[in-house]
Amino acid sequence: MTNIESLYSYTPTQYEAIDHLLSMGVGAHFAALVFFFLTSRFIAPRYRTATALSCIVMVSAGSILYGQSGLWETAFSYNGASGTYEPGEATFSNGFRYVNWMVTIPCLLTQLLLVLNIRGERLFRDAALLVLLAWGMIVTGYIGQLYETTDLASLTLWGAISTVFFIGMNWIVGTRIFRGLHEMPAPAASAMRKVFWLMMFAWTLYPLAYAVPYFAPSAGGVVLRQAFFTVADVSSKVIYGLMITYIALQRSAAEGFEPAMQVTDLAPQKGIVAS
Ligand code: RET
Repeated sequence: MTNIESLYSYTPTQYEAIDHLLSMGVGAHFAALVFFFLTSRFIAPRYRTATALSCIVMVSAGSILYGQSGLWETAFSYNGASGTYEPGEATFSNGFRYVNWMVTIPCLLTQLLLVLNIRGERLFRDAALLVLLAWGMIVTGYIGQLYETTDLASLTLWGAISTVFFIGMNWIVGTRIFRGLHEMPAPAASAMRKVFWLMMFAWTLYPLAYAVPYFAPSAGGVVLRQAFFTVADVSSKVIYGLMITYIALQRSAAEGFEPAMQVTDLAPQKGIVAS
């Protein structure tokens, strides 16, 4: 059982486009890791776990993408006679991504709950429910993608079951976000609304990538799928993490945490004389 990636030969442009997309993903995650690590000291201890979770997501996703990019390079070799990159002994697989989501999605969802200031018993309940729905979505999607080259009916069936979990998860995410807005400082609430729409956009790209074997089973379709994955990865983890950090910073400042007040200009700046 393979992915459609292993069925085709690629022109040098297609091959390199995918190689570059994967490397860009690696670079974005490791650069963001440094940013999250350096800025965590401006975040109040109450919200700092959210930034720590971003660091974990960056290491985890960055490493898997590094693996994907290495696998891409070993799975195909250049054939001078045809002028294309052809599948070799090693098999490229997107399955590693799905397994990685078992770790990264729970982190992403928990950091959302943390900056929504959901704590104690409620945090445990909401996180457990969201993680179970996410795992249901991932496991059924993982099984479905195993059929993409052999049995499109099974791909559809498992994809549909996975989507039920996805909708349930989004419903809970949406209600928690929109219920929490009124007790946030204005800049944080405005960023939180954007986080919701960012999630809806970025997370939907993953099922689109899953569905590529239906509507574009070709080398070009594979380029499109890897582009969907890269845009989704950078949006749902890196940009999302930056917005979560911004919200945590605004909340920290509004609650009087001095380093956050300095960064957000809420505190008087030493050395600056008012004219
Ligand atoms: C699958 C299978 C087809 C149906 C649906 C899917 C949803 C996948 C999602 C993945 C999100 C991944 C994230 C990763 C972060 O590291 C499993 C492709 C609905 C929503 C956010």
